[in-house]
Amino acid sequence: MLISEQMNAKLNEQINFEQYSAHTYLGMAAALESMGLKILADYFFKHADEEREHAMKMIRYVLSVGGKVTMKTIDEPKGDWDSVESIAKQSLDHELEVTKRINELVALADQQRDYATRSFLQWYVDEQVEEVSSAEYLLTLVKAAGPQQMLGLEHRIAQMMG
Ligand code: OFO
Repeated sequence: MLISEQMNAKLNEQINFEQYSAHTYLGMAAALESMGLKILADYFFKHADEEREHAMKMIRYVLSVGGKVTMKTIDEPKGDWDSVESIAKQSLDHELEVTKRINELVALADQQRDYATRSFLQWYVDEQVEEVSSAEYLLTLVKAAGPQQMLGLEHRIAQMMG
């Protein structure tokens, strides 16, 4: 195996957290669709798919370096999703938490001189810059729109999604 037992365990934790991210975004998407906001819901459904891809990418990496992939229970998403603003805020908080966890993995790779994992993790470091920035932008748009302008917000999100 090219990585340490400790790194293997930490990568498995992150695989679980990426799955938890997908689980969380699915819940948020469903809550948004129930509010009648189909486009915003699609934005979050798409995000959930991306999170699953992040987990898959990490699973493939662990296998490629001869590690063992273990699947653990995915926690129930927590949060209060009764308004678009609270969903947008929790999405930003979630991405900040993911960023912290990725940075901890990078620090461990550096400490262990595990250059293969360090190089692999760079993709996640860059992805988090993008995801935190998108989540901040979404929260700004939601706050600027206010509860009365959700249809305008849907229009803007549709444009962003191309
Ligand atoms: Fe996996 O990037 Fe968001 O959480």
